[in-house]
Amino acid sequence: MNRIFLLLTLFTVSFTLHANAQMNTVADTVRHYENLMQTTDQPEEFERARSWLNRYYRDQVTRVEEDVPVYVLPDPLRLDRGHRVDNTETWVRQRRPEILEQFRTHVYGRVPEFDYDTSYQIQSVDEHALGGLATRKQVRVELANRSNGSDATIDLLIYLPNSVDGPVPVFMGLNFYGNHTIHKDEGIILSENWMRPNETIGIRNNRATEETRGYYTERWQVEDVLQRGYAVVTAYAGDVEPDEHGRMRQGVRALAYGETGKLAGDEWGTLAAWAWGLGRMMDYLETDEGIDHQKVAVLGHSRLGKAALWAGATDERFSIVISNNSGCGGAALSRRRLGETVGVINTSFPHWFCDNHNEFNGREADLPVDQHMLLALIAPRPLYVASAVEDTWADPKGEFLSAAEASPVYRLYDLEGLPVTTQPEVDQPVMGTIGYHVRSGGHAVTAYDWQQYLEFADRHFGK
Ligand code: GTR
Repeated sequence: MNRIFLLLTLFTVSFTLHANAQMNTVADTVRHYENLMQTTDQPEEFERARSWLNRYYRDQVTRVEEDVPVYVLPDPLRLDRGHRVDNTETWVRQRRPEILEQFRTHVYGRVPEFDYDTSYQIQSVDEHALGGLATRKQVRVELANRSNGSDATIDLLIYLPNSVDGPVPVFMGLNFYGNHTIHKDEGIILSENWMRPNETIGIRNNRATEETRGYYTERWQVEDVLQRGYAVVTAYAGDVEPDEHGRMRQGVRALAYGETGKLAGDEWGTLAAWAWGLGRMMDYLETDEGIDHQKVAVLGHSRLGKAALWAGATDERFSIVISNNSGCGGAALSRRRLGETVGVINTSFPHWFCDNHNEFNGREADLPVDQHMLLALIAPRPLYVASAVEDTWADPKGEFLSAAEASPVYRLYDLEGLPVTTQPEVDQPVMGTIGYHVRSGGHAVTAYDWQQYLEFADRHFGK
C-alpha cells in the first residue's frame, strides 16, 4: 500500500515538474520572440519570431461566446485619479485628454512634432463625369519636409453631385487598392504605387492593372451617394503609407523621420499614419468651395475602419464617423478576445500599431483602455458602427457592446447614444446619436450598409 502511494506521489511530482518545465519553455520562447521582434534588425530573424508568435496566438483564438473570459471594462467616466466625471467640462478638459493619451501611448502611437509644407495640384476636372451626374476632380496633395528632404503625395478622387448647388456634404474614406477600383469610370487615374499582392483582383508585381478598375464598385455605391446629394472623396491608403511592415519610409511617416530617423515605442504605426492622412485630406476639403467641410462623414472598412475611428477620435473636424466591420483594434472590445486578438493582430500586421502595443499581446485585461473608450472619444458627434453576422473574426457582438458602453459619454451631453441595450436582430438597424446594425452576410461593404449610412447622415446633417 505504502509503495503504491510512494509511486503515485513520485509520478505526480515528476509529471508536475515536467509540465512546469514545458510551460516555462513556452513562456520563455514567447518572451524571447517578443523581444526579438522588437530588437532585431535582421529581416529573417524578425520573420521567424513573427511567424512563430502568430501561430502561437492564433492557436488560442476562440470563436464561441462561451469562451469569452469574464472581464471588467475600464470606466470612460472615471478619471485615473478615481473621481467620477459627471459633466461635459470635466470630460472635455480632463477625461477625454487622459483617454486620448492612453491610446497614443499604448495602442496607435502619437504623431511626433515635425514641420511640413502642403500644396495642392489639380490634376483633372471633368464636369460631365458619370454621364453628367457628377463633376470629377482629381487633386494631388503634396507634403514636403524641407529639413530632412522627404516628401509624400496623396491623390484625391472627388465626385461632386451636379444636381446640387454646393457646398455639399461629403462621405470620405481611404480605399485598399487605388481610386480607380471604386468605379469603372475610365477617367480615374490608375494608381502606380506599390500594392499588397492580390492576384484575384488583378494586382500584378505589386502594381494595379486595368483589371482592377471598378473592382470595388459595390463597396462605394458612388451613384447612390451622389443622387442623395453627397460628394464622395477617397484616396488610396497606400499613398498615405503602404500596408506592409518595413515600408514606413515610403509614406507620410517618412516626413517625420527622413531616411534614418528612428521610431520610438509610443510613436505612430500605420493605422495612425492613415488617420493622419485623412486629416490632410480634410485640410484640402477646407479649401474647396464645392464642399461643406462642416459636414464630412469619415468612413472606412475593416483596417481602414480602424483608421477612420482613430481619425475621428483625434481630429474633431470629422462630424460623423462610420466604422464598417472594423473589428479588433477598431470598434470591437479587446477584452472579449473573440475572433482576432491583440496578439494575433500585432503579429499579423506588426506595422499597424505602436510598438508599445505588443506589451498587451495575450494580456488584453491589462490594457488601460478598451475600444469603447475609442468610440467615446467621438462624442458628442454622431457615430455609426456596422457589423456583419458572418464576420465573426471582427466579433460583431463585441462591436455592439463597445458602442453600448460608449453611450454613457453621449448621455453626459443629454444625447441618446445607442437607443438599445441588447444587440438588435440581423438587418434591424438602430439609430440614435450612435447607430448600429448587424447585416446578414460576411466581411464587406454592401448597398445595404450604404443605405443605412445615407439615412444616418440625412438625419444628422438635417437633410
Ligand atoms: C484581416 C485583419 C482584420 C481586418 C481585415 C481587413 O486580415 O485580421 O483586422 O483589418 O484584415 O482589413 O480586411
